[in-house]
Amino acid sequence: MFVKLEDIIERIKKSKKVLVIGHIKPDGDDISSVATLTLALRKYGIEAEGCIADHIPWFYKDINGVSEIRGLEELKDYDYDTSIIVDASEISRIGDGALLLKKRPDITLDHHKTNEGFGELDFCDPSYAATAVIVYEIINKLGIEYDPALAEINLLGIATDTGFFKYSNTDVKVFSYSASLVEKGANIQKIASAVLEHKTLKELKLFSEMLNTLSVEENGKLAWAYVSYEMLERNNCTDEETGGFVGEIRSIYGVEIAILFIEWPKNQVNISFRSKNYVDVSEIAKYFGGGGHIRASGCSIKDADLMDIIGKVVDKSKEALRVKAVSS
Ligand SMILES: [Mn+2]
Repeated sequence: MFVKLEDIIERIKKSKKVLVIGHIKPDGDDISSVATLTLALRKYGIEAEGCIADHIPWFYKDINGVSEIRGLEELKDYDYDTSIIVDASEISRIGDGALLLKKRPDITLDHHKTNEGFGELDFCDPSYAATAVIVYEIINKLGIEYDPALAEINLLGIATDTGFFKYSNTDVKVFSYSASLVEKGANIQKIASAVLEHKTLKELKLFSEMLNTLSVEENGKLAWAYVSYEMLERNNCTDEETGGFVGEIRSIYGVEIAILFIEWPKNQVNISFRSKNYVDVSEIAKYFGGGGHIRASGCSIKDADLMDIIGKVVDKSKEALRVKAVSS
């Protein structure tokens, strides 16, 4: 049931032991939201543990608080009275984290447009740039004091989900909350360096192979490329090494929709959509069983043939562009 943030805060005040769960294939906002909420609740006097039932990319490890996040095994005997799911638009996004749930989640906190609510109390507002922004407001409403470590892990989510303060979701709130986190001791340079400057040589080689597959269509408005399973294997990479690729495709002048197809593992196609100005790519992702935001979304198709999926998704995306061209 969708409720106001105040109702979420009242519910949190009643809890004694909390389990915070994030989504699989964790991004900066997910990692930040899990760790920040966990650490903040502990400061508030509530026992708390944070869980992500997936591998956390290595380059986040030096950000304060990330090492506090536990895996599934470590928490299977953890007894809690309140579960909080963060940054997940639906329950399947938490993967095996769901095995820790006794019933449906007590609280969910999210900002994905496609979220239809799956907890007892749901707060989801797509006007929030990051779930970490929601977490920031909860911390402030509970009167929890920031220390530099807590400020740093909170800023990670705001910085990453806004593309380091450059996406269209970068609003006044983002700047003002971030300013206050920097004031409390968060180091934006440390976060930026960890997240943006960790490329490896094999990753750059994979990127150059991906560029060879790049197609630009619809008068330059649609650009797509792929990374096949064979390409990943040949370069000794996993899908984790494709992190910034779709953003690079979107950066082409004139492109409105950028799509990256990644085959990983074999016969599973993971698709990332990005748009620049006017197409709602969450609708395209939703059509193929995924979800996300207006400017960034994704879906995953199992038992799929890469080229076959590319054909279908590119057709649907052209349709989305043309519909928009007619209506605008
Ligand atoms: Mn997010």
